[in-house]
Amino acid sequence: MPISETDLILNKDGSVYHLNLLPKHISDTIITVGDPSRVYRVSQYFDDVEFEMNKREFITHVGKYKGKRVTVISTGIGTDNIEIFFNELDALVNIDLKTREPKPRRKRMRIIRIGTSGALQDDIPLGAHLATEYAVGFDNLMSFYNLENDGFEESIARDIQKKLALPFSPYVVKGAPALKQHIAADMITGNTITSPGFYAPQGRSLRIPIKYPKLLEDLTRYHNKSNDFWLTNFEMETAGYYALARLLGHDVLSVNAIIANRVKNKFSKDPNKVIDALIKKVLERI
Ligand code: R1P
Repeated sequence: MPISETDLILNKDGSVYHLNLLPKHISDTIITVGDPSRVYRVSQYFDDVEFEMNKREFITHVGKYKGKRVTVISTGIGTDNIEIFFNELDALVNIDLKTREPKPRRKRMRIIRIGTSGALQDDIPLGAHLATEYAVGFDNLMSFYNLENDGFEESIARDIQKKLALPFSPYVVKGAPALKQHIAADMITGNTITSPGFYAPQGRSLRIPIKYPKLLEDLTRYHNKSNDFWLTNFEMETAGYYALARLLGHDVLSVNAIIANRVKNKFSKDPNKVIDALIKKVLERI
């Protein structure tokens, strides 16, 4: 049965609805960034840019880096955008957009997120590059999918919920170990909290009282002794990436430029320098 016109919305030129891309724009390895302006920071290193698209927060550049074709796409902020990005990217490679039928042979993609993040431990310095091993989703995206977790992931999720007395169950999901070894062998390995917001969900309080004023302290102190499992940093997308990667059958690695240390209350004087160093490192290794 073909996928309906409202389930898979295509634009007049046959491109997918939000990304506005065609299958020919997708390289085997995709780089993603949150900030749309970061797409330009990545493509400035390309030998050439053969294609540019600009729709909502989804800016895409396609070009070559040292002869290798790379697609870089921005997603904006939050796992809700990651859900749109991931489904449409997967449709571009694994669904025949003319017949609207899934292709018989499924293609596995490599996706590397180059993001920014705040550290939750005082020994993670500003300027560090951190690769996420396990992501812990505080968002509710996985309430709508049937994600399968192994016993370790389930036990950490239960333990975090219990120790932090959360009124919801987080989801814990591992990234792609092979990609991590290849791209991030010299980076700090971390376990990343994916928050459904930047202020209260990350323990920030500006003008109004927040419900969990001790959240930052609790996350920093959280330790699962039997597995020596700590939480290292906060951001807003990685758990969505890792969960959808497992569901759709792709390999994802999230690498983070640490631009804030929340324990020391320090913010980087030059975040772009930290991000550029990470971009160059990833481009050299893909
Ligand atoms: C918040 O400022 C944003 O920055 C981080 C968070 O995940 C969130 O998207 O990542 P990016 O810099 O990649 O957007």
